[in-house]
Amino acid sequence: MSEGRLVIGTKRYSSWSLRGWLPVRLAGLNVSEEVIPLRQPDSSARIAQVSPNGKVPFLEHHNVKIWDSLAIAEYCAELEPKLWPENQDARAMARSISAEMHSGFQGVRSAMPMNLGRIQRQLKEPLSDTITKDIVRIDSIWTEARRNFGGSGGYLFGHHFTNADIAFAPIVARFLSYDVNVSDVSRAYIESVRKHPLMERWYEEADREPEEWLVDAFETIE
Ligand SMILES: N[C@@H](CCC(=O)N[C@@H](CS)C(=O)NCC(=O)O)C(=O)O
Repeated sequence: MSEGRLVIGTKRYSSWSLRGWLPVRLAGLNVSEEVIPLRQPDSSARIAQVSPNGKVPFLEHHNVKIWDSLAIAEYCAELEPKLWPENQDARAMARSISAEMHSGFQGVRSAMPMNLGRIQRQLKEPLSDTITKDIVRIDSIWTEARRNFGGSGGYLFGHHFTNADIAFAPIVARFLSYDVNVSDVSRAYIESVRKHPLMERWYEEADREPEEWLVDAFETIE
């Protein structure tokens, strides 16, 4: 029997939903999934009916309500401790970079919206200092984590796909769409994340979403 529900937005576009869906799936929560297509006339009203902050992702598990992707990630890690690295130093860095992602990188976020169906995208404007600074910082975070803690695994902290990888998963999708130039270490990391079975599944499910859910503005603007 279902233990609750996870409410998310259109998989093709919703980067925050991806950050909520991945920990729920990795923790093996038996919850049903409800997708509310974003940017439709009734989207905000439908989301407001279920989610206290009027945003997705929203998780209800055994009648406990959790909103905001970072809170969902933490809740899932209480049930599946492998979602954070075991080593304390690694865990401290994993939490720091996840928080940094959650509250920052506005340049990359607004200049490179996530759209899983589009590749070889061009930026609307030349790379600004803010965007360049974000890209350099992300590249250095990935490189440092991989060098210090990655070992022989493919992810930031080794063999387990942790909440830190989840925080950056939509950035991986954006960097792939816009073919962003990063170091060799980061490029290999991008490949590993993209090939994770749950990322494959999310991309495939995004690809199967109804055509009516496509938002013109997201499909035509470069
Ligand atoms: N900080 C929030 C951000 C959530 C968020 O902005 N979600 C967007 C979708 S990607 C949303 O619900 N938009 C619907 C709306 O604002 O009406 C989180 O981490 O969950």
